[in-house]
Amino acid sequence: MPPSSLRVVYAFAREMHPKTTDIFIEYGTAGFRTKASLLEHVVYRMGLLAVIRSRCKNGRTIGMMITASHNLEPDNGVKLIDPDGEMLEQSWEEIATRLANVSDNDLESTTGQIIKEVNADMGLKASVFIGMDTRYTSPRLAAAAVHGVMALKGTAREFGIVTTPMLHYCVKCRNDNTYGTPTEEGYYEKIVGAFKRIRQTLPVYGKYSTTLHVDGANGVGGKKLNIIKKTLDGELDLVLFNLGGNGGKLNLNCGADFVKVSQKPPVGVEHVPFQRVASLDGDGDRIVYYYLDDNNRMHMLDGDRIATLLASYITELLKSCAAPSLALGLVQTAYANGASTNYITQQLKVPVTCVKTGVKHLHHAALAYDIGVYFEANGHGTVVYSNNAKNTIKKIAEEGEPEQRKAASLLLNFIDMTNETVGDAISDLFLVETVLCARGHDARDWHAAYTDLPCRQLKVAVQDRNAITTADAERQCTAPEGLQTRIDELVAEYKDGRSFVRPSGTEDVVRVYAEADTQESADKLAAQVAQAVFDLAGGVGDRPELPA
Ligand code: 16G
Ligand code: MG
Repeated sequence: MPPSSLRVVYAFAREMHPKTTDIFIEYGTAGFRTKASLLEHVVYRMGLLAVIRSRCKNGRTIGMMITASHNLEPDNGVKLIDPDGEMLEQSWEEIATRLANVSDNDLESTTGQIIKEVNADMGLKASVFIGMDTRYTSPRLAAAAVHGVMALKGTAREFGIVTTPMLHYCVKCRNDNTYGTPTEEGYYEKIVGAFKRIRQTLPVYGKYSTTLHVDGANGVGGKKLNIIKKTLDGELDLVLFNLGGNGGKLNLNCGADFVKVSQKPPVGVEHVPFQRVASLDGDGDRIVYYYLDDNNRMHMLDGDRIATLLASYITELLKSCAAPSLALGLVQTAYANGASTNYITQQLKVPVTCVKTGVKHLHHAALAYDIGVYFEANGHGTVVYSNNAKNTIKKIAEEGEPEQRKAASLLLNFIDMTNETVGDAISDLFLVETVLCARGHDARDWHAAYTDLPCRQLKVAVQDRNAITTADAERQCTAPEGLQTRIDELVAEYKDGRSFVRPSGTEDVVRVYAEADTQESADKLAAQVAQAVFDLAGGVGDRPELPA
């Protein structure tokens, strides 16, 4: 493409998607995310970048997802998906930020510079898959994305409203047709198909009930489960609520993030003791389970619980397959409850890696194992299998002893049910339901594996959150000076105390996490650490208070 044709980049920007704000915006943990009204020019420019990225990857397909996940309705966002269905390579985040922030007048020249810098062959074809969540601002932003793709003569394919993980899946399939068919139907066939095949071999027994209540967060995940529900042939009875009708607002008092952070059940469902409930987030890439006991106390079955459930079951199957040479490992972040880490290392004897918050870090670390299970406590995670693992299991399914063959074919279906590209609420739901069914367990049995340490999360507004820097997978604070020493002093006063702070990647705040042997202690420790952050890192607004 001759440089003169970059003129259209400017023309589209000026005519259709002008930059109307000077607020600096940064490609954060999960792409750009802010008020939807500030995003149109950003999304247009990401359309341009997606085309450049595709050409850098030899014309392989790149994904663009318009979503702000668990944020409330007025926000929106955009993130790019790399050819294997994983998050955009980190070194490109800075390029994305640069392109998003230049003035319209400099857009053409900056685009030209970036093309040069990354050495993109603009003569190649380029392909971009575009998906969006249910926000009313999404279609307009998706149109801006298409214009960005057109401006650089790429081919855009719109998927309409899909979950984030569905788009990751489709991108992966488009670039690697051994993984599946790159359509929503292809996704259902693979994931739901594998679930149904397993269910036909597993009798429902013990305390497992086929009824599952699901909170759709008034977002896209619930809508898709509503489609799937009709095809389940009674293998699983999904009772869906918060599906977006009846004035329900996206992620408002519902959804995985609300449930996990506030430790409260969502609105929209009658609370029956011991009823198993799953909550998805707004774009369907996170899931947490919970139940209430007969004292109305809530028991959370979060990402740590899902990780331990899956890791223990896969370990069992590997034993039955007699494939002990395959190394299974688990990846967590500092948010993982200390009790879960103890349980994994001491009881399950599975190695654990701790990494920084953000799916890309977990995903990457999980790839180092033959079978890597990764989950953030907030319910984002999946399992990844190396080719070596898949081939070994396939071979056992074909050539092993009868019992080994049985376990291996179950495991092969388990793999098919897994969206390996990214954490996926729908896929995770089917994985969890499979394990509970295979064990004849109800939510209480699942919960009984270990006892969580009480914990508390708080946020503190400061002048510049990036004044906080961390090391050791965010478990140590390296600046401002004196803060880590203060945290250490506070933590030392509590039994089983642990606390860390980190700047949020999605909100302009510093996050505080604390856990201890009682809820009172965890609350107090969190509040004290929040005060320390406020005092030492330039807090703004009201100083956080200690609990009464
Ligand atoms: C994003 C991340 C999520 C992380 C969260 C932390 C992805 C796809 N999503 O939602 O993994 O837990 O940010 O948010 O990477 P925070 O930085 O505001 O605490
Ligand atoms: Mg999400």
